[in-house]
Amino acid sequence: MTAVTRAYIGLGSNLGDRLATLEAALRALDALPGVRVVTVSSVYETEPWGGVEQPSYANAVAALEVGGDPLSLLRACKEIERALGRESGVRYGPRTIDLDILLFGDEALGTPELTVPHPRMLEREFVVRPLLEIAPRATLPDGRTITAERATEGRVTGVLGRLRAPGGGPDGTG
Ligand code: A4P
Ligand code: MG
Repeated sequence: MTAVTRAYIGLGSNLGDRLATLEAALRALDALPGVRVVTVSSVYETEPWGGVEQPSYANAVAALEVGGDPLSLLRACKEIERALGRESGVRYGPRTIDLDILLFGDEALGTPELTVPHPRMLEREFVVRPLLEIAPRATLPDGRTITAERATEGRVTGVLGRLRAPGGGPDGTG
């Protein structure tokens, strides 16, 4: 029997049809072998973070059940980004889709290719707001709870609604 890990992915888009791209990314994640999209947050309109002049983002967080390892998930995410038309550009610059692994069970990894928990997540309202919406008791690998207090960058300016989750119902449970 293989272990199943609960992982959280941050999704962001600020080019093209943002909501359609986020939905396509969720479908692609759900179609990965051993991966199931369990819950999807609302989509938030957020101020661009990172000091680059660019359009506002649509951001969401999805909870996944993952049968594999974190590096395989990261590489699959990069494939999905490419398939959805992401071009390499400036760091923190505009993109059709960005998939970040926020948490992978209670694992802590610190390699250049993959750092988990995502090193900048706690400061970002565009990550913490949707994450706490679907996982209000989420904790870091060291046991600390995640709270909104520190999340003062990349502010949420509105709620854009909900995505069609691949599972069927609005939160993937239907
Ligand atoms: N990498 C390391 N750890 C991770 C992880 N946990 N998840 C490596 C995903 N990738 C991770 O990422 C660069 C490299 O980080 C990857 O090749 C991977 O091996 P990238 O997606 O190619 O480039 P990037 O996204 O420009 O850089 P980075 O550092 O990931 O930026 P962020 O932190 O993702 O920021 N503003 C708003 N409002 N909303 C956003 O979603 N996103 C960004 C990107 C900037 N501003 C934003 C938003
Ligand atoms: Mg990224």
